Amino acid sequence: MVIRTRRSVLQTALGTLGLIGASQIGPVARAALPSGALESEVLGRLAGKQPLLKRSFRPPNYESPVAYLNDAITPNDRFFVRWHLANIPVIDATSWRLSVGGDSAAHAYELTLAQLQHEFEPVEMVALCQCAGNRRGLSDPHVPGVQWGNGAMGNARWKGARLKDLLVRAGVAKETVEVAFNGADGPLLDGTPDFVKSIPAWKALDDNTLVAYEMNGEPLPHWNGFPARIIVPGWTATYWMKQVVSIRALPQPLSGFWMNTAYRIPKGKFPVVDRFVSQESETSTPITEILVNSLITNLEEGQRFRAGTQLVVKGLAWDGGAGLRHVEVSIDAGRTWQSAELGEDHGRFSTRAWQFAFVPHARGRMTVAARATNSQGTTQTEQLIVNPAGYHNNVIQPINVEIT
Ligand SMILES: Nc1nc2c(c(=O)[nH]1)N[C@H]1C(S)=C(S)[C@@H](COP(=O)(O)O)O[C@H]1N2
Ligand SMILES: [Mo]
Repeated sequence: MVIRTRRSVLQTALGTLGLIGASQIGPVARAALPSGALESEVLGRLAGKQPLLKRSFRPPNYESPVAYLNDAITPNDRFFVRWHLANIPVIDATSWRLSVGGDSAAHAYELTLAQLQHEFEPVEMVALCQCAGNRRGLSDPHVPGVQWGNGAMGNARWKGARLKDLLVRAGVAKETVEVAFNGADGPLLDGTPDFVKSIPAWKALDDNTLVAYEMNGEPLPHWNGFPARIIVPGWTATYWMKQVVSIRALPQPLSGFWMNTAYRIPKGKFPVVDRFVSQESETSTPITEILVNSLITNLEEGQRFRAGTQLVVKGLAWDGGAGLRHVEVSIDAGRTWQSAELGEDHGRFSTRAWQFAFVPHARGRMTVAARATNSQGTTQTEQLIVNPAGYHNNVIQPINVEIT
């Protein structure tokens, strides 16, 4: 099944209007199509999932169509899937074991799933899982990597044990520098580095960091990390280790491809607050918290609406846990902005639904855009902050509709 992307529809619309190559539509920048960008998208089906937009099959990388993100909580069967390595075992819940230890732990131990569920206080939290590379496919200039559109994100209610409680039981030393995670997945070929990640000790010991065994009231789907994954609320999903089998407290920084080379951003370019000091180099740092962002979920490029009839623009907004201050909507290509109405608050790590209702009168093209601002006063950017891997894209996204 082939559907058109917002971008391909946009291209057609711009083409019709003779605007291809234009990089500005009003005060809000609209990048021309980067070369190499996908112009159509293929829906694929993974077992247990609704159709998702297939970016690659091996390893499986599937994103949620924007329409699936219309509600604040993303259902499990509509939640995106991202794996780096193609050897993904089917885990048997009874034989699965989680080992907790490392050189900075006094006594290592193993947990069964039942022990993880019953020997630690359960905590529930709604949190956004967003790939660092979400929207990479919209980068201009084009950057290599999975060409994600807007749907490499999902928001769920997670239930699990506090990572801190597991670490305390292991007698974690106060000199611990980082806590490292490994999952059961592995490379198909020798020589491909295993996916192992670490977070700073302070983040691992944060009350909000979990080892989750439930997602929206159900066991985690296989593709999202059954039977347990790490939840690092507010931070990009690269640290949210799925099918976790080992947790290690380390007295020194973890080295390896996935820390030293991948998932790093240039220092000082982004308005991030959280630091990962033990992994910083002179010029780069591991990616940390999610940037403030928003998404219009119910409009499509080129869609037609009647003049004189109410139009309700809907979407989501989020940030890395500082909390949202407001969401604004522009219906005049970014010249003026008005406050949107915020929906239910599921906590500071969750996305927040919003809507903006108005009656369009003037016929013709209308450029609609949304912009979120967090409690630190940080807002979305108008121009892409260029970085080699296309991370942290929170550029304001105009959508053109026709009022007839
Ligand atoms: N074991 C394992 N965990 C992993 C990954 C992986 O490749 N293997 N990818 C990470 C990345 S980069 C992302 S974006 C999220 C995706 O989570 P999801 O598949 O549940 O959407 O999982 C993270 N956890
Ligand atoms: Mo990711």
